[in-house]
Amino acid sequence: MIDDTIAAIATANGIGSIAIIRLSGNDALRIIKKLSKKQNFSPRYATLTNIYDNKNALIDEAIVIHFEAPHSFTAEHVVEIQCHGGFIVAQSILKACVACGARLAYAGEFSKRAFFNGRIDLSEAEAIAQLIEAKSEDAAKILAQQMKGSLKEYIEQVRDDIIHILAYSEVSIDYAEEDLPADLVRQIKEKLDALKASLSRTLQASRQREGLMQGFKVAIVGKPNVGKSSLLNKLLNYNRAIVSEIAGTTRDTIEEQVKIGTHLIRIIDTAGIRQANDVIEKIGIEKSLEAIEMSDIVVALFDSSREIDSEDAQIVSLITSHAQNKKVIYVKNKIDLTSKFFTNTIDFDIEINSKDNVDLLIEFLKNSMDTTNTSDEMMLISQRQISAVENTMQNIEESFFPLETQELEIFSFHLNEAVKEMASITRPFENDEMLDKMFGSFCLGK
Ligand SMILES: Nc1nc2c(ncn2[C@@H]2O[C@H](COP(=O)(O)OP(=O)(O)OP(=O)(O)O)[C@@H](O)[C@H]2O)c(=O)[nH]1
Ligand SMILES: [Mg+2]
Repeated sequence: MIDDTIAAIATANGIGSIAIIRLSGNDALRIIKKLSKKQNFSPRYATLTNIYDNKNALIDEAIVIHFEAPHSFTAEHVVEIQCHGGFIVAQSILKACVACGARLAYAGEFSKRAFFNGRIDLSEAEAIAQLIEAKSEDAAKILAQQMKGSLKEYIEQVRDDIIHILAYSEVSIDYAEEDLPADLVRQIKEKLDALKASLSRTLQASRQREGLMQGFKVAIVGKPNVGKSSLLNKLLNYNRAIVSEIAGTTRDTIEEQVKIGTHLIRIIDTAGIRQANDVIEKIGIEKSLEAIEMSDIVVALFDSSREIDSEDAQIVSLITSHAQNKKVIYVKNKIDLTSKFFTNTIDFDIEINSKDNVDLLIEFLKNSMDTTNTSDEMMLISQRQISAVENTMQNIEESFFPLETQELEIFSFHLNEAVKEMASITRPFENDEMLDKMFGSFCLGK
């Protein structure tokens, strides 16, 4: 148990009706008693009380709740002080807590204590951290489930299955003279294959929904003058980018945040792509291509009021080569003007007038972002978790050959690595766990 008491303002900094100061540690109750001059705080009851600073001056009237150890988020004594919001009151109370012996908490320290005290595992801690920054309602739903332990359950199941197999191997190494029987080898191989397939599905679903978790990035690209900046301005509902009839108006990428349906997305207006001689324009075009590569969805804009030319064909091939595995929305713009753009090589998804109404595109974007969430496959939410699953799969793969040739030490080594990788997602693996499994299921020596 860590024995100092930490304190922090738990609510966002700024003007609001209330703010919450949180204390965690053995001294939490002593500190609030001192600040309030009150002796009784029934656990889990809201108590209205005055709060004083260390010079006895009244700071505020607040509501205090005491969560008695171990029935709190950190499993320590936790006190929450709900005071009036704004910049001053919460800071003054925090200062008073420190004057009474509390220490300012580091970022994430409450969750860290919850982890060390066994209240949450690492996957749940990550879900909490990301829920706070969720970029869409769908992402928030997934994270809320994971905070409740759905990812943990899945990972623990995989870990348990591997430990079980590992136990067979370890027992054979230590106690059996002979090889594993052929039908057992077949069963183990089948089980490992199934585990690998399940992990691979999880990995794929997680990659597909990366945009959902991190917030989708949408790049608007096309030739100069097709109306990209006009479209950005319309989506943002104000004139963010300069719009003019001069081709090459936008020279740099412009990135803004906007809410589309239930998603908070980053939208990037780019410099028109063409054969340029101007150095600055060339750099701008390079950045346009980079924007395609780093976005999840590409809006490819074409000008319906001009005849199709070789530059349009070039744009299509650039997009195809730079936007592999990305959603590309082909949009015909300026449909209020006489149409001169005839082609059967581009299959347009929608037609708009970006100066006037872009509702169709908004609908299309919403659908593209929502449909990425149809599967209820388990989802990994951080690069750390993704690497751990990749390494697990790699080790399972590498265990097949030694299993076949009955080199059980090497087989065990790879499964051990696989378990450690899985365990790094939730909670560290201890050798006892495997011993328990071995002795539990084999009754060795009785
Ligand atoms: N009639 C009509 N004009 C449009 C439409 N969209 C854009 N324009 C006009 O087309 C011209 C170019 O628009 P921009 O939005 O600056 O085009 P852009 O693609 O950002 O151009 P660059 O930044 O040079 O690459 C401006 O004069 C706009 O007013 C549209 O839907 N209809
Ligand atoms: Mg522009």
